[in-house]
Amino acid sequence: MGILNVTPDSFSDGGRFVDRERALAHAHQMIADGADIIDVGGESTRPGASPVSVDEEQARVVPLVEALAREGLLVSVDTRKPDVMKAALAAGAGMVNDVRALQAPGAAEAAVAGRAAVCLMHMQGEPRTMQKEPHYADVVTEVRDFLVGRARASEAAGIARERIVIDPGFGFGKTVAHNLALLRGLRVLVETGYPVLAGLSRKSMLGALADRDVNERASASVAAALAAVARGAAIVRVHDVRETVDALKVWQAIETE
Ligand code: 9MG
Repeated sequence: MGILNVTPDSFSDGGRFVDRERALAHAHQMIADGADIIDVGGESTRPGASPVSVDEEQARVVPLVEALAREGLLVSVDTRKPDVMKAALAAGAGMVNDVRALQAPGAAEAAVAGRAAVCLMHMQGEPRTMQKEPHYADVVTEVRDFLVGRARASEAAGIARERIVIDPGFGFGKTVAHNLALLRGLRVLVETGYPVLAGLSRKSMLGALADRDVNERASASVAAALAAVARGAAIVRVHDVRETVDALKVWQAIETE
C-alpha cells in the first residue's frame, strides 16, 4: 500500500502532493514501483495537526480517488469521517482505512453501504494527545482484544469477514517500547485470522532507533516492513514503495525454496 497524503501538514510528505497533477503522478509512480493499493488521505493524523472540515477533506481526496479508480486502481481512503467515506466510496474507492476503527457514528454504515473493504486500526487516545503518556499492562493482548472486538462489531454491522484487515497502529498512542513489543508480537494478531496491515514507514520510532530525520528514514522503514512481513503482515503501508518492493522480492526469493 503506497501512501498518498494530500495534506499541507503530514509528518513526512506534508505539502508535496497538494497539487492534483503531482499527486496523480506520484500515485502512478508508486503503482509502477509495485504498489497494489493507493491510500489517499486528506487529513493528517500526526499529533498537533490542524483539524480539517468535511468539505475541505472531500475536496482534497474525492477528485483523486475518482481519477485513480477510473484507471482501475484499488484505492483506499484514509479518513475517520463517515461523510468522507461515503463520498470516496461513491467515487470508486474500494477500501476505507480508518484510524478510529469505524467507531464514529455512521462509519460502519457508510462502509457497509459502499461495499468497502476496511482497515481497522488501534489507537490509544486521540491524535492531539495520544503520545503524552501512553500506558498498557500488556500492549499486545490489549491491542489484539480491541481489534478483534472491532472486527466482530464490523461483521455484525454487515461487513464480510474477508473484507476486514486489522492494524496495530504503530505510533498511535504508543512509546518506542510499545511499538517494538507489537512488532515482535505481530504473530499474535496474525493468529486472529484477519489479515494484518503494518504501518511503520518513516515513523518517529524509526527516527529514534536509527537516529535519522523524517526524510532520511527509507532504509529504516524497509527494515521495519521486512520485519513485519516476516512475522506475517499481509499489507505494509509505505512511502518508499520501490525500495520496499525490491527488499521484499529479495527476501521472498530467499524464503521460497
Ligand atoms: C493514516 N495512517 C497513518 N499511519 C497509519 C498506520 O500505521 N496504519 C493505518 N492503517 N493508517 C495509518
